[in-house]
Amino acid sequence: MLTGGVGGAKLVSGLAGVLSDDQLTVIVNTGDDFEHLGLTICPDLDTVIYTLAGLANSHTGWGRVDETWNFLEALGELGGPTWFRLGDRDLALHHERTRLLGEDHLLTAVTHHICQALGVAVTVLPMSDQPVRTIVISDEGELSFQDYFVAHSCEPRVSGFHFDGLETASPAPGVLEALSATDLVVLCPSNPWVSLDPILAVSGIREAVAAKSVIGVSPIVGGKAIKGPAAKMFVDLGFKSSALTVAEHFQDLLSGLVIDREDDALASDIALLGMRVLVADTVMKNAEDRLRLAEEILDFASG
Ligand code: FO1
Repeated sequence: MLTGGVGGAKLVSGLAGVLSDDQLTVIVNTGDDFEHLGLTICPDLDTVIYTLAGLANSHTGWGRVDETWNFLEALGELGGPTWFRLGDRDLALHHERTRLLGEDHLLTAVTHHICQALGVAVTVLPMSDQPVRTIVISDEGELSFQDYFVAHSCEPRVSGFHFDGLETASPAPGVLEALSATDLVVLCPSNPWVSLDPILAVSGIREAVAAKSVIGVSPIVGGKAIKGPAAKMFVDLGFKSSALTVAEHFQDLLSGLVIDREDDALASDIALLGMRVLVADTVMKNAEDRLRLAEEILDFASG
């Protein structure tokens, strides 16, 4: 599976529930990563790991359950930066990751260590061990991703993206091996522009994905994103916010696309692009929804 944060992580947990641990490898976007307060923060990796560990905060879509905010409050009293909300328990993870990276462990190894510590047995890989950073080109200039997403609340009008660091980034150990060994690649219901494109842009990954049977799940339902700024980005970039645009964006890769029942009317136009279409309930409100959708995707892929 190729995934970003919250929407993708839900489907990851669904597939993890129906496959054995060694049948699934999750390749996660690290374009949202950034350095903050001296710590390396990897939001999408953490959302995937917390979700698989049963520790995700379902209200925010990021961070941990049972969180306290003493550090952030105290930081605010000192006049420090509180715009990016780091909970006390979440902070421990960022601190430990930063400490291990500082001892020259690679992000892949640190991620594996965190997974083991939190009881996550599925293989979770960053897309690359080298930093790749998504830069949003906007009417307020070039903004680093978290500056755009959190500090500017996704308000600036977006005209494009670039991914800093791609020139020197290679796929993390295990990424190309997993892609070569698999029967199926799932593109999770994640933002095409800023969650999946950065993964596919890392040298060799797009080609490895293109050689496989690829099933996507549209993150756009009834013209809207379930969470996050995807729908607004489509419009800013001059596209219609629709599952059809998702199909067109990944047309060269997709063998099939899963769209929501609400978008039934788009099925024939999507099929004309040369891919199969599954119409399903794609909005995952609970654990049963995740498992059901995961099973439907596997059936669709084998059909
Ligand atoms: N998103 C916010 O909108 N506000 C926050 O204060 C915030 C804090 C945060 C802390 C840790 C973490 O792992 C993620 C956090 N996010 C926050 C979410 C995150 O930055 C974005 O959702 C992802 O980058 C998009 O996939």
